[in-house]
Amino acid sequence: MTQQSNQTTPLVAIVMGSSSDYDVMKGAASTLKEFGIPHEVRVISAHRTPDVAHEFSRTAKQRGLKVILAAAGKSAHLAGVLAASTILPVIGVPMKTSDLGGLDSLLSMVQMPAGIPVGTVAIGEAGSKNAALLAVAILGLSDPSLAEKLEQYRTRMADDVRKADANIQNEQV
Ligand code: RP5
Repeated sequence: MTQQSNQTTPLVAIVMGSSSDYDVMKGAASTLKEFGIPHEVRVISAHRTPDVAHEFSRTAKQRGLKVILAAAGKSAHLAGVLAASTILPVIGVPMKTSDLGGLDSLLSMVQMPAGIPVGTVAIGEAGSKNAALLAVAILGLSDPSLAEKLEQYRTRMADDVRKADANIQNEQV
């Protein structure tokens, strides 16, 4: 599925090991949408469709992608497998799991042997959103208007915290 593909080529790919990861990865998609970043969403499994995974990452750069977000759970080798065939930055999002709570996914991603890095974010929803924000930061290095949007996003967050602080202090008077 290509989001905003009528405008431009996708710059970010959200790749998930299973459609069961989509509920969590909707957070990344909506964050990218908020920043107006064209992106595509794919379900590609490192173990169920290894040929597709290899072909996807081998051709990712020439198709215009700049960042890949890879979400997977359990023995979550998807991000590492994708990173093996591209020099694009790959950000792994560990999915929560029923047996080990997502620690299995996290360690599978974060413990990549030296040479092929996978940037790894938090387990689940926070990671999904942060992976998209990291993609925005990376793209912002060569796109000043995007960097400005990210600055404004941070300012709004800080304003919200200041408001919450003021509100809670007023309640205690
Ligand atoms: C991984 O195994 C997926 O990323 C998913 O998080 C997990 C379970 O997949 P399903 O069995 O729900 O398809 O490949």
